[in-house]
Amino acid sequence: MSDDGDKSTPAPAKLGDEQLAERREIFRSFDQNKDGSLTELELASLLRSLGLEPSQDQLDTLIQNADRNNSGMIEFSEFVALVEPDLLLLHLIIKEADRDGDGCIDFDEFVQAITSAAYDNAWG
Ligand SMILES: [Ca+2]
Ligand SMILES: [Ca+2]
Repeated sequence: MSDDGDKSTPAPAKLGDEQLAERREIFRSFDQNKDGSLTELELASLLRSLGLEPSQDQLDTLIQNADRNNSGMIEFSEFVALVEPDLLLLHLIIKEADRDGDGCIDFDEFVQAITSAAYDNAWG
């Protein structure tokens, strides 16, 4: 029996320290009151930085989908799941959904895309 001979097995898609640090930095930069969670307002400013203009209803929907512990806010772990596997994914989703290339997408489509992507990665 050897416990240390199996390094050729690729690690499952898991965040490295660097990627986690990157997300923590993004999270912190939008966590304006530094309480460790993103409120609707803070999440809205994050989304606006991505060129989205969510309505109140749309924000509610997104938070309900992402808020797995029903705290009404997005904690870091929820944020990580939401932006899994990378913020780049957000841009890819936006590009993919942005059929006419004007940089705007339907926010409901965005919510569906991002939540299904998050669920694929988190629960797949
Ligand atoms: Ca906050
Ligand atoms: Ca929460």
